[in-house]
Amino acid sequence: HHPVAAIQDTETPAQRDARMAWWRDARFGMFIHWGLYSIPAGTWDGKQIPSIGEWIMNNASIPVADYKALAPKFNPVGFNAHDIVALAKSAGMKYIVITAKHHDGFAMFDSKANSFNIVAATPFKRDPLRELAEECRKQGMKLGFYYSQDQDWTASGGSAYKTGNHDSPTHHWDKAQDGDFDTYLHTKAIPQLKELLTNYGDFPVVIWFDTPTANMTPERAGEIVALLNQHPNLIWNNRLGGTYKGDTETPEQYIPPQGYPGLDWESCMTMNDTWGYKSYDTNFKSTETLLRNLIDIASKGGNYLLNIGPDSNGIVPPPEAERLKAVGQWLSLNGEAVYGTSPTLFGSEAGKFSATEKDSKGKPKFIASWDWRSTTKVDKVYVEIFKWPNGPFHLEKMPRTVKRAYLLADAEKKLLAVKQDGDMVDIQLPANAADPIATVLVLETVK
Ligand code: H79
Repeated sequence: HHPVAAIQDTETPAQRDARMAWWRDARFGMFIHWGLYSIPAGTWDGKQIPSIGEWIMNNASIPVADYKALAPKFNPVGFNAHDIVALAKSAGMKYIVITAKHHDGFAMFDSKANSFNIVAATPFKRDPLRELAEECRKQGMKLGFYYSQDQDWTASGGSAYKTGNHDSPTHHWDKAQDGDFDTYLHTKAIPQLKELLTNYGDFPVVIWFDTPTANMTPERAGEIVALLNQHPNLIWNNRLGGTYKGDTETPEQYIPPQGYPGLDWESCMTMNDTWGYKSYDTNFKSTETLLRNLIDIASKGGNYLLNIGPDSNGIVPPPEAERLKAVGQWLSLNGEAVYGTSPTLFGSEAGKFSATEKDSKGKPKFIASWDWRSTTKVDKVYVEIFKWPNGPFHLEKMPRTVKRAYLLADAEKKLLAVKQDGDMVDIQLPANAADPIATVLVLETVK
């Protein structure tokens, strides 16, 4: 068991509900992976390095000194905090989480604790976290910080593994990485976390930890928890390590078929196949996929933390900005079916387990259905229809009585004919979908 009680161990359920309230309503956030890795952008020594861009130092076994030499070349004068926060707003996102320090150990903020940072080691000399904090305050956006507490590939003693095996955190590729993990923890990670927690006013509201290894024992994690406990409104995820469960489950690059009933959770995903910018990764998901992912996640009670990867000039790749604006356009008309909603009342619309096919673990394979999803409020059931039916929309196992029905995007709220027979409901739809990606049917209900 862990040695220091965390807030989750001591607060009452009502206190937890109050602490998590804004986050549960938010549903949609922006992840930003931005750092020195945006300079090589997926290419090192003339070779395209496979896999995620922010891992290039590891995947190309770049020596510490060579990686650190990127800092004097980092001058992202195109970075504009106002525009990034405005982009998140226009996408309908309610919070931003940015990489304050990723596994490469480079701090994207003004740090007195360690000089390998954007203010001390680059010609840019500005603190993007401070600029984002100011803009978030102005524009009514929440701000959180990602911090890689355990892996640090440029700090002596930081975890650095090349095998993908979190239990072997000392598979170093450069002698400069050797050293004592406790020294790293006490001279870099904990002091920098203190800076992040105290230098930005009312932010951060989230700390997003990542990839704990065997180094993160309960005792060591407890030292971090003692610090987090001084910020009682903070929300932190389940990746600190050392037996701490944190506040939020963090499925990465997938949507759990049933969500996590009873738990707070957030799917983090990329738009292409990398978090940090890669110049040649153009494998962008469609707006349809991104929007349906958001609706799917909301229908299961989770949040969608969708990533952007600004380039080495601080510019958001246009394909990412375009897609975010398109999702935001839909939310501006249909957001009431997403924000502040409860999960679906109908488990079955998401798909079913196959009677014959097995998944990779030998369990019945889940066959997803993408016909429609549903979200809930006290007096309303929303149905987000992806596949427009030929004829009425048919709903089974409806636990409430439907009083009225209309399309959310219809400014006149023209009433649609409803036939209810016990828990079976048929709604007469117009001939065509209001939106080919998702048309929201609103059912006003009584219990
Ligand atoms: O910040 C993003 C990722 O860099 C980070 N989490 C998200 C939010 C992350 N770190 N580790 N992992 C995700 C999973 C590790 C994957 C690995 Fe690999 C498989 C490490 C080594 C083998 C991927 C493939 C990275 C290198 C090769």
